[in-house]
Amino acid sequence: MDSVSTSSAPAASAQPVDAATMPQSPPEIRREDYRPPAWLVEEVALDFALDAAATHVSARLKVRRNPAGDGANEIRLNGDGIAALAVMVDGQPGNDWRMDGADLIVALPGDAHEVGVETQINPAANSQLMGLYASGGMLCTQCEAEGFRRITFFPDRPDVLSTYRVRMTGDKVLYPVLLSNGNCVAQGENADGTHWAEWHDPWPKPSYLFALVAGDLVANRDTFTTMSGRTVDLAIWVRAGDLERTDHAMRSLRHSMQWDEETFGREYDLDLFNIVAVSDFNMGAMENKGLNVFNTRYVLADPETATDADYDAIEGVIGHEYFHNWSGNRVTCRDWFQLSLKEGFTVLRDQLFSQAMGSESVKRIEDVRVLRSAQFPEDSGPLAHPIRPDAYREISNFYTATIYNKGAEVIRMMRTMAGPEAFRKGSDLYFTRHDGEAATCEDFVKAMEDGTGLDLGQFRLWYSQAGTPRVEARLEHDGDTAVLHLAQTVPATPGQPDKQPMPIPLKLALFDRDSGTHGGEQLVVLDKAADTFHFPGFARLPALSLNRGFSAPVAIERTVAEDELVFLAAHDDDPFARYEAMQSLTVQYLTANGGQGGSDASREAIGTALAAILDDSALDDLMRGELMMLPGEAYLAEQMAVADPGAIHSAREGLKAWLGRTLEQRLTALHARASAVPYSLDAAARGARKLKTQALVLLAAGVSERAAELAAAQYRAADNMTDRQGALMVLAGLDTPARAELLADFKARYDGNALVIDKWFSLQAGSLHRQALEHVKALAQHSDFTLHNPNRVRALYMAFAGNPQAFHARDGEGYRMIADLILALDPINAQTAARFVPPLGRWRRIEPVRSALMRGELERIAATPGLSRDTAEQVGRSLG
Ligand code: B3K
Ligand code: ZN
Repeated sequence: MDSVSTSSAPAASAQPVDAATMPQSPPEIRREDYRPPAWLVEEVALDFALDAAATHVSARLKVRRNPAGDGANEIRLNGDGIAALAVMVDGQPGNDWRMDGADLIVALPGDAHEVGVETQINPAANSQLMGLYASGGMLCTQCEAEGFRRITFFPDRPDVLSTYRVRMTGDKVLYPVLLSNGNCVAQGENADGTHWAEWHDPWPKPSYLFALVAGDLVANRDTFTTMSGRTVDLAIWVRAGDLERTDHAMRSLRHSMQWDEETFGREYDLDLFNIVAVSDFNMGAMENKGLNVFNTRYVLADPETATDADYDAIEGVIGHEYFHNWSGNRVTCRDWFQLSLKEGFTVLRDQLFSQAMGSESVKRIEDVRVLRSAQFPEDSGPLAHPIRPDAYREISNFYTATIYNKGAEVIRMMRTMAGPEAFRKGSDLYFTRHDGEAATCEDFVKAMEDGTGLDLGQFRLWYSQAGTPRVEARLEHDGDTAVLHLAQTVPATPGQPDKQPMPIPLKLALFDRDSGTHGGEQLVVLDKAADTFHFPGFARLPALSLNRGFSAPVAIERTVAEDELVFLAAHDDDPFARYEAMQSLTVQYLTANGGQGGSDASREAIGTALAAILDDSALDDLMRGELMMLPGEAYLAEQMAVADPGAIHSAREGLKAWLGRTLEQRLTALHARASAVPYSLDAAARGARKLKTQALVLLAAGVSERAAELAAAQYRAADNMTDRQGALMVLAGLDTPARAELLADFKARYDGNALVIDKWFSLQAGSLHRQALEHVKALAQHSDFTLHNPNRVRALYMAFAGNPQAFHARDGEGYRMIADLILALDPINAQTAARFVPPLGRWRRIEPVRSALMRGELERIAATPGLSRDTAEQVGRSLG
C-alpha cells in the first residue's frame, strides 16, 4: 500500500496517554449502553515498516456511514498510548480532527470516505504484550480484546467487521518470515536489505482478530483435505531448535479439523492455516483468523520435556483455537459483554473434542474439578458475575472461569436437555443464521430454541444470574415409591441480592441395593424453588445417584449415609458418579467439625472405599488415578461459610497420611506394577504413570522415607517428563537429601529449556515443604527469574498462590508477597498483575486473623497511586 502523506498534527493533542495518570476508579462500561457504530469500516489497508524500536504504521480505512448508527458527522477511532503523526481524509491532509482522551475523532461530512492515519510504535518497549511487541527477536501481535488500538487508531470494537490487506516491510535477516491473516498474495525484495510481503484476508473480521508475525522461524508443514475436497496447507512456526517438538501439535490440529467437520459440520475456509509459537504471551493462545498465535507451552512437546497433562493441554488448546474459526471468527461477538458467546461455546466444543480423543469420563472429571476449584470460588466471592456481565471497567478482567467454564456448562445443559442430535440442529441454525455477523448470547439461545424445539424462556436466567445454585435433595420411601424432594436457592451475589429459580437438569439413577443395578438413567428438570418427583416400583429405599455426569453446574446439598456413598463409589456405572461418591465421602469427613475432620469410623469408610478402588481389576488406571485424588483445599474451603485454611490443610494432610500408612502395601504394589509398564502415549501407559505419582503422593504423607526412596528411584529411572516431574514433585515436599540433589539435577539437565525451567520453579513454589515460602523468596532472586515473562511469573507466583499452606501462612507473609508482586508487576504487565488479585479477594470467607491480613494487603494496593485500570478494578471490586 502507498504510504499516506503526512500533515502536521496539533502537538498538544497528539500526546500519548500515560497509564500512570489513569484514575483509581476507571469508568464503568455498561451493557445497556450498547449503541451500533455510527460508521462501518469495509476495508482496511495497513502498511508496516517493521523495526523493533520504531515501527511505522500507515492505515487506510474505507468507511461508510452505518444506516443503523446515530448519524454522527464524525468517526471515533480508538487509540491507546499512540499519537497520530498524520491524518488524511479522502487522500487530503485532514484538518478537522481532534483528540478526545486517547481517541482520535475525525470529522466526516459525507456517507463514505477514506480515512488515513499514520502512527509510530515501539514494540521493544511494549512490556504489556498487547498490540505489537517484541519477543526474543521476533515481532508479534496480540489484539484481543483492545490491543489493536495500541497499533493504530480504529473503531476497536468487535461489531465493526472489515477485510484486511496488510503489507509488511522488514529486515531480511532479522525477519525472514512475514505472516499475517489470510493468504500471502505478493512478496518481494528491496535493494536496501529489506523484503516485503502482502497478505489479504477475504473474510471480514473485527480488529481483535488481526495478527502479524515477523521473525526468524521454521515451519512444520502438513496438509489437510477438507470434507469438500479442498487442500489446506498447515504450518506450525517455531524457532529452529524447537521444530522436532511440534508433531503432537500438528497431529492435534489435524484431529481438530476432522472432528469439527464430523461433529459440528464445520469446514475450514482458507487455503492456509498458520500457528506461531511465542514465548512471551499473556495467556494460552489466540485465534486470529488464519494465523493463530500460541504460547510455546501449548505447542511444544516431546516425551522428555512434556508431561501427559501437557500433551492433553496442547490438544485441548489447539482444538479450542481452531474451533474459534467458526465459534468466534465466522460468527463473532457484538460487544464484549457477549464474550461467553464465543468462549463458553468454544470451551464446550474443545471439551467434547478432548472427550472424544481420550477418556470421555476422565476428561469430564477433570473439567468438573477445574470448575469447582476455580469457578465456584469466583461465583461465591466479590468478583462474581453472570456469564453475560452487565458492566465492566477493564474487559481483560472478564476472561474468567465464569465466562469460559460456566459458560460451557450452560451450553452443555442445553445439549443435555435437547440431546446431541437436536443440539446439532440448533448449532447448525446458529452458524447459518449468523454467519458473517457479530451476534449476541440472545441470538445463540434463540437459534438453539428454534433448532431444538426447547422452550428456553426461563433458562435465559442462566445468562443473567450469577452465583452457583444450591440444590437440597432428600430421598424418601413411601409404599413402593421413592420420593425425591428437591429445592433450589441461588445465592445473592454483588449487585444481585434477589434471584429467581432456574431450570436445573439433573440426571439421576436409583439403584436397587441388593442387585446393585438401576432401571435406567432419567432426567428431571427442577425449575421451581422446590419440587417433588415420584419413582414407583421400589420395594425399599434405593440408593440415589444424582447429577450424574455433572449434568448441572450446581452444588448438591444432601446428607448421604456413608454406606450409600461406599456403595456408589464401588458400584455406580456412571464413572463420574463413582468419582463423585468418593469425593463426597471425603468432603463430608474433612469438613466435619469446622474443618477439623470427622470420626474414625468415617475415616475407615474412606479407607475401605479406596482399597476397593485400588483392588478393582475392572477399572482402568486413568480412572483409578482420578478416584485416588482427594478434593482440593479450595473446594473444601468452598463448603464452609468461613474457612480456616490451616485446619483444612492439616485435616487433609492427616487423612492422606493415614491412607498412605493404611494402604502402604497396596500402594507400593501398584507402584511396582505400574513401573513395569514401558513408556507410550496409549491410555494404559498413561494410566500407569498417573497411578505411580498418585501412589507416591499418598505414601509421601504416610510413610515418607519409603516414598522418598521410591520417588528418587522413579526420578532416576525416568525416560519421560511425567515420571520425572511426578517424582520430583513429591520429593520437593519432603525433607530428604535427594530433594536438593535431584532438584539440582533437574535444573542442570534442562537448563536453557524455558518451559521445563518453568516446571522447576513451579514444583518448588507449589510444594508441601514447610519452607516453601522461603524457597519462593529465594527463587524470586534467581538469575533465571524475570517479571517480563508471564510464563515465568505464573510458574513461580501462581503456583505459590495456589499452595494453601504457604500462601495462607498465619503471619500474612504469603499475602504480603503476592501484594508486593502485584505492585511490582502492575507497571510492567497490568493484565498479568491483575490476575493475582483474586486469591487475596477471598478474605471475607477466611477466618478473622488471616482475613484482616488479606484485606490489609488489598487496601495497601488500593492506596498506591498510578494503578492500572486492570488492577484498580479488581482491587476495588474485592474490597467493595
Ligand atoms: N480469545 C483468546 C483470549 C484473549 C484474552 C485477552 N485478554 C484466547 C481464547 O480464549 O481462545
Ligand atoms: Zn477462546
